[in-house]
Amino acid sequence: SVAADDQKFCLQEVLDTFKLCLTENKEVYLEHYVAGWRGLVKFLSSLGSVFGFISKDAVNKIKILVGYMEGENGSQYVTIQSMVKYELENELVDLTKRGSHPESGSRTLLRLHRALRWLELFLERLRTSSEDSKTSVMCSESYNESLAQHHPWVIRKTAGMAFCVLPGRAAFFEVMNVGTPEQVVAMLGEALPLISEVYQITEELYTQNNMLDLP
Ligand code: 1PZ
Repeated sequence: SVAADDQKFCLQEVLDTFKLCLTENKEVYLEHYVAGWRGLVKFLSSLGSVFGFISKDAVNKIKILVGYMEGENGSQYVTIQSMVKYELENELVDLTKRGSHPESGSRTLLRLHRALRWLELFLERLRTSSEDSKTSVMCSESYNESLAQHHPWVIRKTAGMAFCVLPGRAAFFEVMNVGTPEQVVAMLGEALPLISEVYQITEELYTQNNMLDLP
C-alpha cells in the first residue's frame, strides 16, 4: 500500500546526504548536514519509542539550526565555516561559560558533531561485525569512546538502558532496508569515508577556533 511505501526507510539515502555536504573547497553545507541528521532521527524513531528521549534532543537541535538558516541572517549560515566565523566575529557564542547565547549555532552543532563521531564508530563496528556480534555492545562501546565523555551520569545511565533494547544485528540490518547483509556491509564501506571526512573537517574547524568545549 501507499502507506507502507511511505514508511519504507532506506538508510543508504540518509548516508548519501552526507555526500552532498562538502563544498568544492571542503567546507560543510549546513543544509545537507541538517538533512542527514533529520534522516538519522527518522531511522532512530523507527527503532522504537525507547529512543524518544534521544531523538527529541536531536530534533530540538535541528530546529535551532534551521531557525538560524531561515532567519534574517540566514546568508551567514550556509556552511559550518561561515556560521562559526559569523558567530565568533559578532560575539554570538558563549565561549567559556553559559551566558547570553546558550543556543548559539556553534554550540548546538558541536553536540551533533560529537554524536557524528559516535555514529562513525558504531557504523564501523557494524560493518566489521560478525553474525553473532551484539548491536547493544557495539553501540555502548562506541558511545563510551565518544559521546559519553560529554554526558553526565544520568544520561549515560539512561542511554545504556536504551542500548539494551536495540534489535539484534540481523533485525537491525533489516530495518536499514538496504538489502542483504553483504549489501549493507558494502554500503557502509562507501558511506563511512564520507561521514569521516565531514567529521574531520568540522573537528579541525573547532580545534583551530578553540571551540571544542563550548558550554
Ligand atoms: C541506534 C542507537 C541509537 C543510539 C544513539 C546514541 C547516542 C546516545 C545519546 C543520548 C543522549 C540523549 C539525551 C540528550 C542529551 C543532551 O544533553 C546532549 C547535550 O546537549 P546539551 O544538553 O548540551 O544541549 N545532547 C547530545 O549529546 C546530542 C545527542 C544527539 C544524538 C543523536 C543520535 C542519533 C542516532 C542516529 C541513529 C542511527
